[in-house]
Amino acid sequence: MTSTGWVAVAAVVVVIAGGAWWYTSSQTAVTPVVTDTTTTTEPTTTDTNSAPTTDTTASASNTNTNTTSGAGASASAGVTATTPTVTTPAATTPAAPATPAAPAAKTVTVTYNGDSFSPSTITIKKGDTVNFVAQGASNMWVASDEHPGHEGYDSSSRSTHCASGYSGAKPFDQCGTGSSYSFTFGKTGSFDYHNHAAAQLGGMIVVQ
Ligand SMILES: [Cu+2]
Repeated sequence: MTSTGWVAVAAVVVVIAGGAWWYTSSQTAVTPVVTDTTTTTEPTTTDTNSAPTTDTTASASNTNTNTTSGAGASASAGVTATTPTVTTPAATTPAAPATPAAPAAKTVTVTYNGDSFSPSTITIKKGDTVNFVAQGASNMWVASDEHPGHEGYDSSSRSTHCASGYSGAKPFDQCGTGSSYSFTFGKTGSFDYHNHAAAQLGGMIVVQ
């Protein structure tokens, strides 16, 4: 073979080697596209742990490179954005179960002006407190019906539950006049009350 022939053979070898190198390089460069595309999709399903396993397997197979390369146009941008995105859902998940707080007992005010109680009828929840307040009036003595025994709320009589030294449950009875009186209703029912100092004036507390 002539020297020209050998040169031609060498040129062919160089071209083939160069083509093989280019092909290998292009395959290597495209590989991250598969990884990035798959990883970007994973955070939506919150499968953080399974994502890396899937990505490793996928990168070994270059068969799908051409199909997915179109979608992964901005490969380098995907790598940077993906890392914090995976971390964020993991931190957010524990905060999701927010336990609603139990409704707190409330206090409702009923005013007494010397002519009437207002509102004359109120509806509350068991455990709520009613605060009776005399505004511009004196001689308010809130007490459970019926006058004059005051036995409507807990069956105990005024002479018993208003006696000094009485050790039973706090009665629904102010047991004397005053400008304010609070009582917490610990059971359900409809309880009429009146002003013992003006027994014709009264109202109703409905406890649900
Ligand atoms: Cu009375």
